Amino acid sequence: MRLSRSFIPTLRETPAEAQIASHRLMLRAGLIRQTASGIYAWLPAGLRVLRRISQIVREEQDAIGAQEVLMPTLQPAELWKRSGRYDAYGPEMLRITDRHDRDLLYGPTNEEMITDLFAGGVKSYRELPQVLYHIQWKFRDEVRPRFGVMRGREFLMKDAYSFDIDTQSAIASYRRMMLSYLRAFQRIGVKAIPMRADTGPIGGDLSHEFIILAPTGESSVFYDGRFEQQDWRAEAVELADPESLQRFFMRMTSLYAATEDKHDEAAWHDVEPALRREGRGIEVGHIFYFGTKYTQSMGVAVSGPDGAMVHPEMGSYGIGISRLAGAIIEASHDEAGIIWPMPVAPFRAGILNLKPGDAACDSVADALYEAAPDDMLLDDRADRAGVKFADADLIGHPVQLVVGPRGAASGTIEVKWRASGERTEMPLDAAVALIASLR
Ligand code: P5A
Repeated sequence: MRLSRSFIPTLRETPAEAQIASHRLMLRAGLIRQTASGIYAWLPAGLRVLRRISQIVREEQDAIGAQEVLMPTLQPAELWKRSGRYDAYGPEMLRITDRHDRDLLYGPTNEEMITDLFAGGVKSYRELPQVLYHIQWKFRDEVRPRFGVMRGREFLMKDAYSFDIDTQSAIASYRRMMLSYLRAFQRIGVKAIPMRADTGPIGGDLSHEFIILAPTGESSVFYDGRFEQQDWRAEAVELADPESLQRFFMRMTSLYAATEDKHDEAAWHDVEPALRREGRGIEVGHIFYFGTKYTQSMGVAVSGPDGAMVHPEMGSYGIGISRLAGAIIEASHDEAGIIWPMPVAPFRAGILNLKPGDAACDSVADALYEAAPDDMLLDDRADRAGVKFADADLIGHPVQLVVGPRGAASGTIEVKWRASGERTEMPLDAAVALIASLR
């Protein structure tokens, strides 16, 4: 993308309404704009981040056999009356009436709708397990929306739902999902720690939150330092084998204990003192096993092995995709701006043409840009060099390729790595090779 023709409206000043770094930086870097309280428009650079996060999550969901669907944002009230949650959900639910006086709602979550869809398509235990997910906007009329996209009213969630014939199989689905989450967060480039959690209005008796470490986080987390080094992608787990899943789960939960309250967790005291870590974090995912809560209340059953009807056991699994964009920034920024992990950066590199109109600068900058035009943001604006350096740091490209008149004359480019601040000079062909290697 060429910055001179892009809609990436960066701001010099710090927006007064933003209380935390990620909110300030998302506004300043031109990623989002608020359109109403807790409701945001995603501008081109922000949307690229949202898409990259979604794609990684999607690939890791598909890898455990989950199937993508797309349910609507609007739901009939009747579904929620069947589960009993229509009244129970309270004022966080945005209720809507259509021209025929039918009650609708903007979905805050999809347990009811997916259970109803499942009932219309699956009749026998032979068709189980089923895991369905979608990536869709949700609405929760939060009393106090704040911190930008971190606690919005409209937000993007990946929500998955599993259906199994019995508890053992449902627990295996839960554990597969846990592995999928650990792998997705690792690929995104953040440290997300699973922590046992309360189930709240979703219900059930087994639940974990995934917490991204960030000093400004709302929750405290006590965890085993070895967690940060764990390579979940290299973990050999036989996805179809409940025992292999159990070994993974036991190792993870007992070896890498994480707790919100170190005073009442025996597991925390089992962690070797030298490995104990305390931090703060942001909840970016939450998974639940709740058995037959919805299949029973909504009267959904399939025929079991002995011919008798059985209520399938369910779990639901959420990742706050739009919240993640904010949480990643919260975990990775400095005074000058965002420091994107490469896999979710809006642009892998920024090319700074310090003197557009200068033949040598234009030719070198264009050659770099042409190496990967979809992944680069070429700053070809007529602005001063200082403005370009500041915007590149603010937007947070992992790599900056600086093309100035002196270097360009001899075909040399200055490369700056955003995270370390390290700078090196290299010839054009080496820089083109570098671009090709950015992953
Ligand atoms: C799990 C999937 C659920 O709704 N039903 C379907 C279950 N869980 S949850 O914990 O309530 O939400 C899942 C994740 O969504 C994000 N989230 C939010 N993000 C931004 N603004 C909000 N107001 C908001 N509320 C929830 C969180 O990341 C949460 O973990």
